[in-house]
Amino acid sequence: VQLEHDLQMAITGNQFELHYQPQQRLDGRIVGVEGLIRWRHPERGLVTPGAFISVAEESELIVPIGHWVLRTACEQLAAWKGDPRCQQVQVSVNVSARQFRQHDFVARVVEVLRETGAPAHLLKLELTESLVLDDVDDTIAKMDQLKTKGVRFSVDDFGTGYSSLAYLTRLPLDQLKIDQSFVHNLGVKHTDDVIVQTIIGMARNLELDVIAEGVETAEQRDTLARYGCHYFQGYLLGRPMPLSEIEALLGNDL
Ligand code: G
Ligand code: G
Ligand code: MN
Ligand code: NA
Repeated sequence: VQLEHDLQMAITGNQFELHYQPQQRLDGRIVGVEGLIRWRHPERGLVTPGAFISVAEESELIVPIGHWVLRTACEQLAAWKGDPRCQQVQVSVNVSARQFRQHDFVARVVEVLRETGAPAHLLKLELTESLVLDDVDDTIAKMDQLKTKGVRFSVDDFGTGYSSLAYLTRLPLDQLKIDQSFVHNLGVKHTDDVIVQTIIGMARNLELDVIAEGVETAEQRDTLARYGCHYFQGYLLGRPMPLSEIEALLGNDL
């Protein structure tokens, strides 16, 4: 209850920050960033979402918080327009179930795109497998509407739920994001190598991009590349970092 109250204060008091983690292509280019929320707490310093997102999700607070994230990401996309270092970079944001199920979710995304002037094709919404599966018809309807605007979609934490090819083919998806739990044990736990290869094969057959998250070692990246995964995110390439740092990194990349 105290935390809920503090979160409410954080919303009105502008205490959130969006940090960005690079997403790299096989050739080394940074092609995207994932926006990850942080809370600049007046006493506790920088708080990571593990400590507050679940509480926000249990209340309605995740809705305004998620909307803030979306708006901030779109403002950044708009600010990067015309900047040769950043203008092609996609920004992914995580969308919570409660936020996605709001009846006006689509309208709010469209409104934020229009108000900020962000290029819709550079905005990628990350939906978890469980969110997608919870109400597939509503999910498809909303995704279809946003697809017509150019928005892209990734399935986050892929492989942790009960995905079937049947539902995957019904969704207007762009990307599968291999959950880091499988990446972590690559080369160590044979079954995880099999799962990762299977996901990459599925993605290929469905003509979807596939990105691996939680890539921490060059060995993991090389194994993923050998299996046919050409996009990577993880500490090997960079931790989530504040705006100034990601902009510097994007500048170096040019
Ligand atoms: O670094 P990391 O600690 O950022 O994130 C921990 C968890 O919090 C992850 O599961 C991540 O998806 C989630 N998370 C981070 N930022 C956001 C956000 O803006 N919205 C939602 N819904 N979840 C987020
Ligand atoms: O659930 P989601 O995939 O959105 O959350 C991404 C989470 O993974 C964030 O908490 C982010 O900080 C974390 N993360 C990103 N890269 C790595 C990594 O290489 N190793 C580990 N352990 N965590 C990572
Ligand atoms: Mn994510
Ligand atoms: Na994930």
